[in-house]
Amino acid sequence: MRRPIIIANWKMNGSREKNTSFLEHFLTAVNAETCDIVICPPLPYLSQIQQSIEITAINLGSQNVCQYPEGAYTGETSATMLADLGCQYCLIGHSERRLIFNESDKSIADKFLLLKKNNITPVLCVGETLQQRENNETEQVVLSQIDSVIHSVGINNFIDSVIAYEPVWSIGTGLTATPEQAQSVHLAIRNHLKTHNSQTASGTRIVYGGSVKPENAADLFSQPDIDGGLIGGASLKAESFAEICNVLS
Ligand code: G2H
Repeated sequence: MRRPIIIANWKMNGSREKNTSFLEHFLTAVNAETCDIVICPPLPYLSQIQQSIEITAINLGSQNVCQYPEGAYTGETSATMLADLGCQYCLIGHSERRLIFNESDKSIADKFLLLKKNNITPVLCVGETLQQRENNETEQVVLSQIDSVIHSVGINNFIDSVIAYEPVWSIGTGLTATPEQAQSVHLAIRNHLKTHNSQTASGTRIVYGGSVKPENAADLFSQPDIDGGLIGGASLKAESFAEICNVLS
């Protein structure tokens, strides 16, 4: 049995005051018993959130990490620092980082390995653009994004990571993949993982991201290979994020 996981990706939003108010409302509204819940705030707020969730069942995540272990990399944050701050999860390969910040498969694989070395669970984001979907390249694109990491880090390092399938055309656009469209890609990912290792395939949590809202969460999460969600816009409001988490209770 895979335990569902719901991850909030706040992207570059928030302030100390907004974060405090979010947590006040969220912690009273959410039932955190039936799934893992992770909040990924912007880096400057990691400590603030960590202190507020310390005695709760909520987990801390980072939206990014440096691909190098330490040294002269101005403006970067290492996996060791994230572990030191109490991060248990970290997003890597989000399409906004691949497309806006030109992240390569190689740097994503390097980040993956550094996170594993620091006992932080990588959440590997993969997904196709609209043009790739229209060219029927969805599976090929998504599976090759996953394989480039597996080939670099080895299947044994891949165990216990999380995969987030996020079709680029559905991110922040209000367009959500239908539950059937999402399930079909999630199943393709799981079947593909089987070709590497059957235990990894059945144990890996594959979450869906892209305009998930309280109105569509139940249908998406009821699909057999969708193990939760990566939530952007709808995770910024305590009530809507709690409603999405509570779908699983
Ligand atoms: C996809 C998702 C969370 P949104 O990026 O990462 O964002 O829910 O706003 O589409």
